Amino acid sequence: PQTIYLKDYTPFGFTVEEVHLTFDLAPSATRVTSRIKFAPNPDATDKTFFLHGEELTLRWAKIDGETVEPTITAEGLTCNVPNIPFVWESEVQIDPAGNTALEGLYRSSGMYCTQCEAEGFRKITYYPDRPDVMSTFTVRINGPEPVLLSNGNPVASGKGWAEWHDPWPKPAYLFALVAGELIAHPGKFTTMNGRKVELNLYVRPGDEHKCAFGMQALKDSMVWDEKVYGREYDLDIFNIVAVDDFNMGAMENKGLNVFNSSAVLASPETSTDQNFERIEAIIAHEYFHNWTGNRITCRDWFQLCLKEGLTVYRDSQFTSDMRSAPVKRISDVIDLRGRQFTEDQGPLAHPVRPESFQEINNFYTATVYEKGAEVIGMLRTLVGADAYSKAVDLYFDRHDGQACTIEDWIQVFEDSTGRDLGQFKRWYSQAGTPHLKVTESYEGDTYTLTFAQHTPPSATTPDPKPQVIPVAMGLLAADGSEAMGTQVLEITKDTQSFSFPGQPARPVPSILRGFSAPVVLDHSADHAFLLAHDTDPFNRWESARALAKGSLMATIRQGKAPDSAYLEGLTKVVADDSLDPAYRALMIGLPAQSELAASLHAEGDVPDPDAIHLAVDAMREAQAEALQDMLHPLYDAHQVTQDYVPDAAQSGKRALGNAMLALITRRDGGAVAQAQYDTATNMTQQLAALGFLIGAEQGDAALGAFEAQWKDDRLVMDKWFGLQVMKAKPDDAADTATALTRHHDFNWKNPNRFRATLGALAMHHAGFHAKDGSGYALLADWLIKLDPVNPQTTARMCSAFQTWRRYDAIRQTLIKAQLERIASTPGLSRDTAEMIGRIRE
Ligand code: B3K
Ligand code: ZN
Repeated sequence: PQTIYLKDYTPFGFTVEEVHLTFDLAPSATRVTSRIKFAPNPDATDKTFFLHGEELTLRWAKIDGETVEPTITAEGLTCNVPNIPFVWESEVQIDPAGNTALEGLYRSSGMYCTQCEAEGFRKITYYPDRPDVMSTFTVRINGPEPVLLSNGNPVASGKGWAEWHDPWPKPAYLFALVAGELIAHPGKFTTMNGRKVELNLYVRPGDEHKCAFGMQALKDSMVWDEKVYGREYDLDIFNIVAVDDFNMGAMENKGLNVFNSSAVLASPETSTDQNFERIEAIIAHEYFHNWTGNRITCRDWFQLCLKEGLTVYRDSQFTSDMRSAPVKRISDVIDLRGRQFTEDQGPLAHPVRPESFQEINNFYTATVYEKGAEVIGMLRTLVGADAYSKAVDLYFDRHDGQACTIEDWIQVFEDSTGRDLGQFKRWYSQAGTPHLKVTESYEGDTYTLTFAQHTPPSATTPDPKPQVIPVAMGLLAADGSEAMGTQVLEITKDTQSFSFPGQPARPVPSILRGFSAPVVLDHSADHAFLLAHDTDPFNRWESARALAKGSLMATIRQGKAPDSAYLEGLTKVVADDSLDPAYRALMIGLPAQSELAASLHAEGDVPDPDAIHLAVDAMREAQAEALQDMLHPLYDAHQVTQDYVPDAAQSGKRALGNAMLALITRRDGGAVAQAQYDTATNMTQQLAALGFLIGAEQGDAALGAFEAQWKDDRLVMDKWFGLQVMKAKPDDAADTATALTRHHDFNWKNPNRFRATLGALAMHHAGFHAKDGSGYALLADWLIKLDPVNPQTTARMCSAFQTWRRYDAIRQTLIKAQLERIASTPGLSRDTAEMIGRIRE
C-alpha cells in the first residue's frame, strides 16, 4: 500500500465552481448523476484530470455534452480535458444495500444515510475527493421515502422528490444525504442577528420520546457559540438524524449532522447521566464544527487537528460552562492519560499533525483530538484569554471560506500577539509525552524550582527537542494558606530554574495546576498536604490520585498494605459537605489497571495483570473499611427525591451515592443494591445497581430481569452486553464474551453491539490479558471476521494490542501469534493492515 506524505502536497489542477447531483434511490441500484463545472486552477502546476472513484459502475461520462471514455482504475479515473472551463457529467450506479463498511451511501435499519469523511464521497460518484476542493452543491433526490434530506436549504419538493441547495462552498467530505421513514422532532432558534432557523431531530418511529434532550443541547450550543466565540449559524435549517449503524459518534455534515443513535437519543429511563453529558458534548462538538471545520476547513488530511483539536477544545469549554469546570477537567485528564498517553508510549505514537499515513481513517486518534485540544489550551494559557479571543477572531476573519493549515492557525496568533511561536509549533510536529522533573531548593528567603524536561524518543520522533511548556503553579504556606497565587511559568529549555524571593518559610509548591500541559510530572511532592489544602481543585484531586497510585504500586511490588495517609486524606475529602458531590465521587476513583501496568513498565518492571487486579481489589476493600461509617449516611443523603434531571447537580449526587453503593455492596452482599435496582426509575440508578449485583448471588436474576425489560431497546441492550464483560472475573472475561457473541441479539455487523461486547473485553485489563491467551485469541477471531465487512471499526479496535511489549515473554508470544495471524489473513483491508503493521514494528 501507498504511503502519503505531508511534504508532497500539491493543489488540484482544477477548481470546482458548481456541483449538481441527482440521486435515483434504489436499495441495491442507486443511480447518481453529476454535473460539475470545472476550471483550470491558475495556482496549480500539475494539470492531470484525476477524479477519485471507488466501487462505482460508470454508465456514461460527458465533457461539455460530448461522450468521453475515461481511463478507469480501482482508485478513480483520468480523462483528457480542455484547457478552459468545462462541464463534466456522469452517471454511476452504486449498491447502498451491499455497503457494510458504513462509508459512502449505505442502508441502516431501512433508511439511507451517508458518511463521507474522510474519503467516502468517492464511493458515491467520481469527484476530486480532497478537502481543499470546495464548491456549492445542489442536490435532487428522487425516491419513495417520505423524508429526503441533504445539505443546505430546502429548495423545493414534491411527492417522491426533494431538492436542496447549499450556498456555502464545502469539500465533498461534508456532503450528506438521508432518506427514510423518519419522524421529525422540531425546534426553533433565532440567531443573534435575527435569522430564524428551523431545527429538526429526525429519528425512526418509536424513538420520538428520546429527542427532547438533544434538541435542548443543540439550542444551548447555538447560544454558547454566539456568546463566547461570536459565531452565528448560517443556514435556514439545521437537521440532525439518528442512525443505528455508524462507525463513530457523529458527523458534522453541513446543515445535516448524522449521529450514531447512541450519541443523540436519550431518555431518563434508558440513558445514564454519563450518556446525557456525552450527548450534550457531541451535539455541541458537531455544531461547533460549523465554523471550525466547515466554514474554515483543512487543506489536506494532515491538518486534521486544525478542526478537531480546536473543536474538542471548544466543546470542553462549553461543558465546563454548562456543568462543573473542575469535574470536566479531571475527567478529560483521566481520558487523556488513558488513551493519548498510551498512544504516545507505544508503536502508534505520532505527532498531533502526522507527516505520513496509509489510511487516514487510522488517524482519528486521541493524539489528534485530545492532545490537539491540549495544545490549543496551552496556547490560550500562554497568550491569555483576551489575546486568544482576538487571535481566533482574526482566524475567522482572515480564513473564512478557506481550506487551511496549522501554519495559518499559528500565524494569526503570531500576528495578533507579536509573539514568536516557532518553538511552540513543536507540539504539532513531535510525538511523545514530555517528562518534567522538578527539584526544589530553599536558601535565605528564596525558594527555587528547577525543571528538567525530557521527551522519550519514538518511531516518528527519534530526536525530540525541548518544548514550550506552560506550568501553572502556586505556593502554599505551612498552614495551607496561599503564599503565592497561581502564576504561569514558561519552560522552553532542557533545564530551567525559577526563583521566588521573599518567602519567610519554606513553601509547599503546587505544580501544573489545572493540568496546564500534557506532560508527565516527576516530583516528589507532599501529596498528603496538597490533598488537604491545595486551593486548585485539579491538583487536589491529583494528589489523591498520586497517593493512591503510589500505594497501589507498593502493593503490587512489595505486597504492602494500602497507605493509611491516603485513606485518611480521602476520608476527610469525602466527608467534606462543602465540596461538590461529583468531585468527591471522582476522588474515590482509582487509576485504571492499564495505567498501573504502564507505570510499572516505565519504571522497568514487567506488569502482572493478575497482581494489578488483586491490588486494586484490596484497595477498594480498604476504602470500604476506611469510609465505613459514612457509607450509609452519605448514600442516604445523596438520594435525589425530585424529578429526574440530567444536570450537574443531580448527576453529581447520583455519582456520589453510587460510589457509596459500590463500597456498601462489598459489605452487605447486595441488599441495598437490590433495593436500588428494584425501585430505580432512571437508568443511572438501575444500571449502577445491576453492575454491583453482578458477581453477587442476585446477579443472574437481575441480568435476566434487565434483559426481559429492555430486550427491544437496542441502546439499552448494548449496555447489557457490555456490562457483563466489564464485570466478569478476569478468568471468565473471554468466556463471558464468547457466550454473548452466541446470544441471538448479538448483531456483530452493528458497530455499537460489536464494540459493546468485544471492545469491553479489550478494556478489561486482567481479562483481556488472561494468561492462557483466551482474550487475545477471541478478539483476533472477531477482528478477522469483521475486517472484510467493516475495515474502519476493525482497524480501530486493533489498538487493543498496542501495549503488547509491556508484558512478559509468554504474553508477548501469545499476542505476537495473534498479530501474525491477523496480518497473514488474505485480503486484509488497508486500514487493518496499516494498524497491525505499525503495532508489530
Ligand atoms: N469528523 C467526524 C469524524 C469522522 C471520522 C472519519 N473516520 C466526527 C467529529 O470529529 O466530529
Ligand atoms: Zn470533530
